[in-house]
Amino acid sequence: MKLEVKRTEELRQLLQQASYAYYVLDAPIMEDTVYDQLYRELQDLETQYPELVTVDSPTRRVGEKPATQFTSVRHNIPLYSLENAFNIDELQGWDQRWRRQLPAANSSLADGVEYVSELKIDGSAIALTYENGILVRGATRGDGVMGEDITQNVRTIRSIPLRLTLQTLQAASLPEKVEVRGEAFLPLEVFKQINEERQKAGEQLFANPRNAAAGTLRQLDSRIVARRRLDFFAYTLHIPGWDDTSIANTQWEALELLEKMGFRVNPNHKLCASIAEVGEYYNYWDTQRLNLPYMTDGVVVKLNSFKLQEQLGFTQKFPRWAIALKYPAEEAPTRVENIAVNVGRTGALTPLAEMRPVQLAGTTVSRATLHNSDRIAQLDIRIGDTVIVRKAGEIIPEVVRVLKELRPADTAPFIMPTHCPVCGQPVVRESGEAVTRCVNASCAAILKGAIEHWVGRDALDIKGMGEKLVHQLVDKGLVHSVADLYDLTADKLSALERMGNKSAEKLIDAIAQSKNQSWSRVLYGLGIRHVGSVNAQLLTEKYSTVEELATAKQSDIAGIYGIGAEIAQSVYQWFQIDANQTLISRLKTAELQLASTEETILNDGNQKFAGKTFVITGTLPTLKRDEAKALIQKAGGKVTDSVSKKTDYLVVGEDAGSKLEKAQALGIMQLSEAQLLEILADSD
Ligand code: 0OX
Repeated sequence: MKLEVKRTEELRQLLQQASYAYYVLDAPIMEDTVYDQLYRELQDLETQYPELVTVDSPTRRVGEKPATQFTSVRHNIPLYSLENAFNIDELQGWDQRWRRQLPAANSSLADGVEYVSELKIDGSAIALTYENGILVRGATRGDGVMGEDITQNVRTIRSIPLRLTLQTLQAASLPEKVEVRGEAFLPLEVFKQINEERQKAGEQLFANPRNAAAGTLRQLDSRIVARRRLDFFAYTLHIPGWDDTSIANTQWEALELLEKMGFRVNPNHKLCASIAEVGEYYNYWDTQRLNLPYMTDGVVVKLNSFKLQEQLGFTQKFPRWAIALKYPAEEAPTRVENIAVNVGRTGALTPLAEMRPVQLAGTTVSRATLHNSDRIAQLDIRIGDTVIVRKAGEIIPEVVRVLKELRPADTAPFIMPTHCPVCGQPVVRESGEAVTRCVNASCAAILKGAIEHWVGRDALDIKGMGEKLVHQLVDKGLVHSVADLYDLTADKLSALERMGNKSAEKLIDAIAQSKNQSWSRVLYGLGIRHVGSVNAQLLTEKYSTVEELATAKQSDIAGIYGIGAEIAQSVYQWFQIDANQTLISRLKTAELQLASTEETILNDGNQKFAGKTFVITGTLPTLKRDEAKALIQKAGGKVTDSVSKKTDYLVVGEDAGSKLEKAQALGIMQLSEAQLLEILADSD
């Protein structure tokens, strides 16, 4: 047992260091596979000896059973918000104001004043409490005085240390209580990915990363939070009894200390000696910020000296010693030329403003979503109106307001169509829903969307089936359901525009290949509302055949970890519809995978080789070269012929030649066939 105690502690430290290097320093010190192996070793030990689990164990970051609600917590020190300035003049106004407010006896503090300029990250402010170095609480800002306890969710953010590392301070001087504040945010790439997934699952999109981050932090199921890859920049450090400790005297030193404690601090802060210098920083980042992988909406300017901060104190709402200098949201006026109505895969009618093109945030914008009829009514937007459109970074352009004073005389309010613009059938809007839908299952727009979804990369992945081809197949009446794809022949396809015999045969082959795709991909491909890839995986883990899922009780489906009542209802109802039952039986006849097989479990794994490049060399003991290649590709990896700096792994067999030498020279990781199979077989 003594050995196990030592080993768990050792593993925790190793994993924590690796995680810190990866998530905070962005400089990995360990291969992913090695990390996974050590992680599993720790997990196994903790399962065997539950008494060895500690609150700061890396295994505690994966999220826990859904909470029913968050509890309210009072912040020991309120979280103030920031006063805004919108230009350098207003910033100068603030600078003069605080100087006037400084008590005469301390006016010398204003001599040689320093400012710290920080980028203003567009996320959600949170407060973290550490006791004796261990994270004990994470809370939302709330109204600044009362917030919500979101500790479970905060634990899943990898760049937030569960235990503080004070390398430079003596352990004895570790303060009993430390409060850290900062911004939890979603990197733009993750934000985009979440919205893509939501779109595919037929869910409402997040308007911007701030809303997505705030929504994620308030998710009751922390396993969903863990999947969303939130990140965190720390910017405030409070240590009760601070005055006696002289740990840090300035904001600059506090940021340095936060870094030493193991936090991620935004690296772009700058010490400025004058307002003019702050202005330079602001102007520089006005353009440069568009290249950052996260959203920023301004600069936060803080007086560096804590003594000065203390003298100035707070107003009712704001600190007097800090201000946010905001960048104007990228907005521009333009004219609405038309309001089109798009019909999506789920039948949802989405009104779109088609506008005279304008330049915004570095791109040309000519269309903006109007979301639904409620939004249209709220804006009272009409064809011919001059409107203000907004776009920031990667965000979908939106109409902010209508300039009614510029409205031409002969406009009419826009009314949502009562019939589907594609199939002409009546549309419905259920009470309590904002969305108007076409419910005609054979509507061409829904059918095209459904087939595009079915052939997509995350579903059946039928290569060569692009949007244009799908439209032709539907318009020519060759395909009325995804099952019809499996009745296509090369002859039928050759009749289509720009389709040679060879391409037709290749396509038929790709369609046939899709019959090997896993049950989980098939389920995702069916396009059931709220069933994205992750939910399809969860459902097929529990129900290994379509029959089991089709006959499952709604309450049993809802009982799966990570599947809520709404998803369960959607799945249950889908299987109650006769046309869907017919579709399933046709897919069965076409021999698609409607049950989990060992092979499909291996196929899907969790795409553990995604983004990794392999080279195979020598003769492998049991696998043929093509077989090894197929296995790697199924797990998301790429196999190339020659070794270069871009190669991640070399799979080595008997009589390996120069490729092995080159890989050794470049320090590339080598794998034997046995190791490769071991990694693939591991279902984690
Ligand atoms: C940010 C950010 C926000 C907090 C209250 C007094 C100083 N969004 O990046 N707030 C602060 O500090 C405020 N700093 C920041 N960098």
